[in-house]
Amino acid sequence: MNKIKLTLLILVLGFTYGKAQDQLIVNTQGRKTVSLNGTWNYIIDPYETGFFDYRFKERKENDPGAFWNKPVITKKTDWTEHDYKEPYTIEVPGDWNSQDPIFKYYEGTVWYQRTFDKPEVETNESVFLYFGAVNYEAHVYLNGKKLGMHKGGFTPFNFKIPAELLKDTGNYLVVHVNNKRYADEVPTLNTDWWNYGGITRDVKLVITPKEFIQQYHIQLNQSQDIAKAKKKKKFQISGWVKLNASTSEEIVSVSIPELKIQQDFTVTGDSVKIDFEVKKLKLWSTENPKLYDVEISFKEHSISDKIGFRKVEVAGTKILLNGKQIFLRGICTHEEISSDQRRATSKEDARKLFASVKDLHANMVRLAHYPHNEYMTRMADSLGILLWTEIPVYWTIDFKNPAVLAKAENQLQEMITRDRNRASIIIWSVGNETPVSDARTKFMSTLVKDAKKLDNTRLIAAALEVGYNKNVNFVDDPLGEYTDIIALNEYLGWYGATPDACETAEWEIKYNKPFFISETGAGAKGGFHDDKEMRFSEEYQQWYYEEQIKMFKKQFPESFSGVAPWVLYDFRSPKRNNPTYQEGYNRKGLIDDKDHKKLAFYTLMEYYKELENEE
Ligand code: GCB
Repeated sequence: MNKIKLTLLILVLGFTYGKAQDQLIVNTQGRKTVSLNGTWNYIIDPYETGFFDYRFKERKENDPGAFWNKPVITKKTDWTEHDYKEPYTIEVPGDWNSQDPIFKYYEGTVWYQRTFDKPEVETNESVFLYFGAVNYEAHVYLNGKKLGMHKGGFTPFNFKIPAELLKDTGNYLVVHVNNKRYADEVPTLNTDWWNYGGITRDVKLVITPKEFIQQYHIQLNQSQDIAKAKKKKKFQISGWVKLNASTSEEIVSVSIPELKIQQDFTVTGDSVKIDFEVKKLKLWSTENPKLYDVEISFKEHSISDKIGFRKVEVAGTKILLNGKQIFLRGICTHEEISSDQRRATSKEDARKLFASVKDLHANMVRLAHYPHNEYMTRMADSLGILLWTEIPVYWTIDFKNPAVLAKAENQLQEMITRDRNRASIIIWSVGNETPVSDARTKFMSTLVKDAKKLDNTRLIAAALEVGYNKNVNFVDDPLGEYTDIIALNEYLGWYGATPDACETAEWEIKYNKPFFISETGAGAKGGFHDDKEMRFSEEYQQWYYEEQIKMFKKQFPESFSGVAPWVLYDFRSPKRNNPTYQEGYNRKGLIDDKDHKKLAFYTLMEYYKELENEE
């Protein structure tokens, strides 16, 4: 394919995906909403009977056999082959796998249905239907009409409900959800986590004025020198506000009541640049995660958010937060409640995960390997925990396929759009352990450039490839040219060696950038004790951590800026089938599925306490 054709194809694909949903509405917490969480009905449809007719053609809108239509039975002779009723009920938000044994290994289509009444809406207001996430593909129908579709299991989307479609009572909402894995999707066929299907995050109606504030980004201006700003008590805050439609010469106001700030800006088109100065600003940090109420108003519409102001940057081989070097005492986590074998979905779930992070004396979390729900990122903001958040460009994505790049770009954009105002996020990652090739490096470096264009207030990373040559571990992955830090996953002492291999290991890093271990870990079955050479014993895992920590202290280059071991909790994975120790769990958790902290948890905790005391 020549270059022009390729660009056209990418444009068309980008356009289709953009059109699949209305522009994302951010900060739904700060808006007028009606929750559609709760008990829904379902139909399991492995043959896609509700979607395709018997010639396997997509059903027509009014087809009574389409599962998005409510069956109409008026007389004895009428019949239907679908309906939504008890006992086929399912909780939203939630994965289906954990809700009934029938779903445990299911990958395919499930139809979700519920009804709702029209919320109170003024004549000058619009109603949007918002989904926090649906894994993986969603087709959404209201009162028999298709509102749109969305692909990507971990990012939000919304559709505008046409006013004429909304009835006063009994609005019939149906979502066709499919979580099948495909080679040309993101993630692809192969991952080391459970493919939880369903409407896994909150669903709500969002009620907005006809003209409203859709997105915004307000943060410290990154070009200012923080030490100077502190000294002069002059901080520059900048960003932008975007409306849902173009308007002429209208005013957008930004206020921070606590700082007695109120500034007006004149909109051109559908957006406006923000730029103003403040004096006594308390910066957001891990010790003092100060958040300010920031209010943005446009005509009679106003929206409020809690925003922390901080600067993250790289200076040579160091990571700086607010001008001060910071060492990332990290831990990786999946979005899962291990003890319940389910996706984490709520604020309570986020509280549980972060409580364990705090117990560990960590100051940073890598949200692996996909964007987590908004409770996680907002809680990290309020707790002062730094975050790495990433898109599921994992292992062997179809790098040569421009359609796959468009899908990855779409997820990147949705991730950044939802969370760009979260102070806690210091790193956007564009992927994990992708095998080096020209096509892959082109693909991934495009994502790095996209991320930088979308947001210049964070570092961009990816978990890079490590090479091994006898005792020398080298990092020369060409993607390192593009990323702000050199992050890599290493399992020296678990895969292919025993932990004492760390004693003599050498590390050669080609790049003069901060060096970060984005994973390291070993498996152990909680409660299984033996001598330290016994694989899967808690003692082996502890030995692994002891040797790793010695290596960090002794052999690691000066550029060593942090570590996020793999992983906080044991997690479900269909790849892990050792019947004695794993039983469908990846056992590299520091805490097991019964909430038992393994010996290695305490080893890492002691190391983190030591580092904390040195700060
Ligand atoms: C990795 C992957 C992670 C796996 C882990 C493991 O490098 O990034 O997703 O779960 O190794 O346990 O092997």
